Parts: sequence; C-alpha cells; structure tokens
Amino acid sequence: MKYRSSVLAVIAAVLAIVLHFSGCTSQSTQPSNQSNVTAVPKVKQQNQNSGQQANSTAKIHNFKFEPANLKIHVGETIQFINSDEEPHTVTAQDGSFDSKAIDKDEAWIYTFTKTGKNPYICAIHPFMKGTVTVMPKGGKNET
Ligand SMILES: [Cu+2]
Repeated sequence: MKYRSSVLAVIAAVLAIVLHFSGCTSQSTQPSNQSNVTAVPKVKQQNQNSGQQANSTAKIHNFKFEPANLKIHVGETIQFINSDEEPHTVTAQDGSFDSKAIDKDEAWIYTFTKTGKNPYICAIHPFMKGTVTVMPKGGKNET
C-alpha cells in the first residue's frame, strides 16, 4: 500500500513536469504582424472626378464587394477600395464604367450620373458581383 502510493506520487510528479515543459515550449507567443494597418488608400485618378470626395465607400475584400448592394442618389460618388492582395476591377455589366485593375490599398472613385440599377462585376474574377442603385435626387421613387 505504502509502496504503491509513492509510485503514484512519482508518476504524478513526472506528468506535472512533462506538462509544464510541453506547455512552455509549444505556445511561444509570436509578435503579431501589424502590417495590415489600413493606410489611407491612394486614389486612382483616372476618371472625371479626380479630387472629389466620395459619398459612399465599397470595400473589396476577400473577393467580395462590401456592401454588394449600394444605394445612392444621382450625382453621388462612390469610392471602391481594394484591400485584397489581388487586383480587382469594378466593371459595369453594360460597359458604362470600368475601373481597370485596382491594386491593393488603391481606391477608385466614380460618380453616377444616371438613375437606375448598375450591376457590375470584377472582370478578373467574374463571380464577384455587386449592384449600385442610383435613385433620383430627393429620394422619391426609390426602386
Ligand atoms: Cu477580382
């Protein structure tokens, strides 16, 4: 009886030591990578609105437009900001606008001058879809 309990105590001590060391070595806390701080995106100024403030923002993230459906009023400007490593485009399905490739942390701004629905895709990844709905000024007759 006495012998057995002392054996158990030794086993418990060994287990405690093993657990202690495995716990220490397996989880070394690595410094968190802070490279994904959102910097102010540089704006691709390739349409008619260079320098204009955007009324709304759509992010391009994880191969998705966020939000995928935006409602604005006619004459308002949207900035599309790509936060993916991959370049994306904002390309109207009817061809009325096309950002061309927007690189990582770049923004593209566009002013919508006609009412109606503007479905768009990423020309590089056509499964990426979004819609900009442009309402008349004053917000009446919303679609
Ligand atoms: Cu894309």
